[in-house]
Amino acid sequence: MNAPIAQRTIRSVCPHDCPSVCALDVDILADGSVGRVRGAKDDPYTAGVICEKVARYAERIHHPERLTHPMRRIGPKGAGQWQTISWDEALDEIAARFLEVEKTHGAEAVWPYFYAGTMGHVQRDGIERLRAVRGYSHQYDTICVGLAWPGYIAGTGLLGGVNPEQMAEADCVVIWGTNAVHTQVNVMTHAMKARKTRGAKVVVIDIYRNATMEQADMGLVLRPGTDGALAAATMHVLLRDGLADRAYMEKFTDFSAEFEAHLATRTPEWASAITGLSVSEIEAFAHLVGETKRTFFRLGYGFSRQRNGATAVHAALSIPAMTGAWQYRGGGAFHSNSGTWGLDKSRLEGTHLQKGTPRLLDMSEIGPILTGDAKALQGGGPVHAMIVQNTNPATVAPEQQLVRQGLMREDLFLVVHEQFMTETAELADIVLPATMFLEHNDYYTRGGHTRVLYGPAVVEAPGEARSNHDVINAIALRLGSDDPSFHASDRDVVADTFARSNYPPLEEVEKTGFIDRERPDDAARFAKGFGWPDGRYRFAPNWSDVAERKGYRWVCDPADMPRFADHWAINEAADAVHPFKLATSPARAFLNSSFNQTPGSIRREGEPSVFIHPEDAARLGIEDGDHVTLGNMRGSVDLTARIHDGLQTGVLIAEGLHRNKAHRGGQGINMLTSATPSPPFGGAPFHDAAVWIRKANYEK
Ligand SMILES: Nc1nc2c(c(=O)[nH]1)N[C@H]1C(S)=C(S)[C@@H](COP(=O)(O)OP(=O)(O)OC[C@H]3O[C@@H](n4cnc5c(=O)[nH]c(N)nc54)[C@H](O)[C@@H]3O)O[C@H]1N2
Ligand SMILES: Nc1nc2c(c(=O)[nH]1)N[C@H]1C(S)=C(S)[C@@H](COP(=O)(O)OP(=O)(O)OC[C@H]3O[C@@H](n4cnc5c(=O)[nH]c(N)nc54)[C@H](O)[C@@H]3O)O[C@H]1N2
Ligand code: SF4
Ligand SMILES: [Mo]
Repeated sequence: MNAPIAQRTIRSVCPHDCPSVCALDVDILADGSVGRVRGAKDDPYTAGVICEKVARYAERIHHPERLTHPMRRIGPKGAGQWQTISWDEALDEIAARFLEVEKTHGAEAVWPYFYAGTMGHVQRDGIERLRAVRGYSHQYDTICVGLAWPGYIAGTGLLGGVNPEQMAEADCVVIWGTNAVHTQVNVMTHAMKARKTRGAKVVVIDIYRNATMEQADMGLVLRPGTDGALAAATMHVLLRDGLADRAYMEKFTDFSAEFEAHLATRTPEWASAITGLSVSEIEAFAHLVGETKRTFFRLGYGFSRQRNGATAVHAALSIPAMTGAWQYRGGGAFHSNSGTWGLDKSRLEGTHLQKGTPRLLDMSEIGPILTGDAKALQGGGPVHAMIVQNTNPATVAPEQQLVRQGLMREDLFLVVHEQFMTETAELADIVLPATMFLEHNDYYTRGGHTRVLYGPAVVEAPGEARSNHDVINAIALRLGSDDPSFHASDRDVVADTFARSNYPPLEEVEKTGFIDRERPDDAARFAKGFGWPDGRYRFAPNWSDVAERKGYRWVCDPADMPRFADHWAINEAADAVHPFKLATSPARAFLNSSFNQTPGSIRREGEPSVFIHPEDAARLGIEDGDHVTLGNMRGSVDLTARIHDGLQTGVLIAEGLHRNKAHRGGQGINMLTSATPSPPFGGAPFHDAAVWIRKANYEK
């Protein structure tokens, strides 16, 4: 069948929570609907490539299950009995209930809750204005980057790195703890270009032979949570074999005799016992990166989602500071450029409206918080009302048992603003229909690159769907807050934010769809010094400086942190009852829980499954396709076993996130993950759970 003829093609931006933030060319058909979606060819990072799930976007935006009208719950919580109501009724009820909770329990009993379902700043962060003007409880954003960013900043002092397009100019690309083929396909475009044009070696470091490792020249499959040991031993070999750039370290780092003495004990044999890698694998990796000056380290998020993830990220980042790879074009490191935008979001987020200094509640602890955990509540009273935008905690948040129990509380008034009837929306008192990116205006920062992109409203929203921006404004106005910011349009807020940030005017930006925030190459590679006052990279981090700079909150005793780049053995230990370590790695066709209702994605991912090593499977009498149950002290979940020889024994990998309901028994994978904040500053260790596995009592 031929694709329908496009009436016009517009430039837009993928809004999903993915570091690639692709520039898109979207066909708009004669009837105003969305046709083909392609990656923009003239965007140097997107380079015409996008993932399959967004290429099929028509399936998501025109999905028959899109929410189109506000609804009120009429049966018991979660029973699925709804009554369609008007926006006026919905907003009046929300305002009345919020005011009642404020009056009875204080403003901190209301907790607006959001994440990055859209990465557009106006639609994502505008909820902060409502929070500020009412003095509601604050949200500590830990669920995604809470471990990775501190680890990176601890070394460099700034969350920024070498332009990732330069991966194409590397002689070696190390893809560390990110399954880029699934999670940010554009990394592969540039890494593979280096291999094709320069014969570069591509190294992938992960805990299973994933789709990215399938494409690598060297794949290192280590035990979960042991990257710090690999990094420390790599540095041991670099020093031992004369591959460290001592002149660079002298000038640009805090390298010391104490650090050298520390690394002297971090032998490959020591690391081999911890990582499960062989001594020769560790030495080969160290020699490759030591001898290849133009080595680009692309550090992902995956290996940070371990209890020791922050120190692991720092340890891995320390390798290029020892080889001096930062000095060479095509070499250096990159994790995120989110520290480089220079945006003034004070109006967008309503800093000027802030009332008092309300408590800061950790979003990853939503389960404990809603079930009355005094520590998680920061000494304050229970949460009695929430508005949720851009996130689906009933599926994505750890300790799902508690999350569901909390969201089901009769004395919690829950408003969920959504595009679909997610498993969070199902538990709401009021559900509000939300627009999608092609139906509202916003700008997007590309953490995985250097650009800020603009995406305009180009199609009509279905039914009565409204944007986050409009809903936040309408609620604030109903609550009696008449600040001009609540009267502005989304486009006005984009324009105002650009103006405050000394960006070009929106009218200019609209012509191309982007602003390039690429920093001069020498700044990006810290050629004039790293981001700390003495300009030196820190092999011995000062975590208190990181906390102070970024406003992080300590969750452990600072004295417990390792002094130098190192392996930190604090992860959830396997034991006789829980002999396996489970990681919940990303599925290709879902994006967290987004796309888990689109037919193409569901087809591709099949039933929720778990990879198990053939020896473990044989020992437990588990065959490929068997139904198994995994469990620990937090709960249990049913999956289908898949035998996979690309992981170490004692390790299980469940790619997700499927809907909870897609699992037999209706419990999702986050039944097993922990909400206890990971040191130093919080963050959910999604890939760090000790579990048992057994054959389920189901027929095949
Ligand atoms: N298709 C798809 N794309 C996505 C997402 C998705 O769910 N699906 N999620 C989006 C979001 S919100 C984010 S933040 C990014 C995240 O994207 P990534 O940076 O890729 O991070 P993760 O998805 O957490 O995991 C990546 C890899 O880390 C591995 N890993 C886990 N533990 C360890 C460890 O201890 N050591 C090492 N070396 N590797 C480990 C996992 O097995 C997995 O292969 O992707 C975004 N893009
Ligand atoms: N087990 C396990 N759990 C994980 C992870 C893992 O690796 N393993 N990864 C974690 C990570 S990295 C992250 S970032 C979190 C992310 O978790 P979430 O933030 O919950 O991400 P999504 O599941 O993509 O859900 C986003 C929701 O926002 C909605 N949405 C999108 N755009 C809009 C909009 O404009 N307005 C409104 N109102 N709604 C919108 C979508 O329909 C979708 O339901 O999940 C975490 N959970
Ligand atoms: S790769 Fe990421 S940014 Fe690009 S289209 Fe897919 S989800 Fe969107
Ligand atoms: Mo994330």
